[in-house]
Amino acid sequence: MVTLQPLPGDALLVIDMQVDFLPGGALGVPRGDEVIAPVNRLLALFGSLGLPIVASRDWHPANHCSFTPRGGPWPAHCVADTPGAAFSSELDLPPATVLVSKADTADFDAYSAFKGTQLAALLRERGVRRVVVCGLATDYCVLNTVIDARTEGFEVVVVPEAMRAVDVTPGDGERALAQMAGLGAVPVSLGERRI
Ligand code: VGL
Ligand code: ZN
Repeated sequence: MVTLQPLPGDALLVIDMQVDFLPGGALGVPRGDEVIAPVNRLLALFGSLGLPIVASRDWHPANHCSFTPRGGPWPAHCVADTPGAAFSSELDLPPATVLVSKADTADFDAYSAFKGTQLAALLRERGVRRVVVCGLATDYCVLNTVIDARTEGFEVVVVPEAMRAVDVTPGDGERALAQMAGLGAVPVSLGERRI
């Protein structure tokens, strides 16, 4: 795998690094906590280069359609303004981070950070041509964000060591990575760089 080499025109997309998606959370992703350190390395790298950083968050109302009481697939998670919806306190998000909230109305779900948000427009406003994607979960919100990024015409780089899968069915995460590669997303490693 090639090593990440951020360039002008790149932005970092940090997907849903929220308490409820970490082990012990309402919808904890197995080993999700292992991505905090590599995501922090990415934040430091993009911050030091002055490149845009976007953090998405799942931001559901308490009666969201994706929750089991309403026939959805998931237990209640990431309810807006609750501790479970907060970003991990271990995440070093710089003050200039652009925040994107998604799926914040009762009857609309969105795995992709592009769906129902201003993400594509705000990236274009900043001259972004390529997005570097990391976070949770590989087989849901990361996958769907990558699909939409490609559809919107962005080049995409993914950082597998900085993402983890729910793996409802074993292999979902690996299949998601293969699907992303099939769409032209380029996997990279963080390599031995200092940050
Ligand atoms: C997600 C399941 C439900 C995710 C969000 O961020 O991957 N997964 N809502
Ligand atoms: Zn959700």
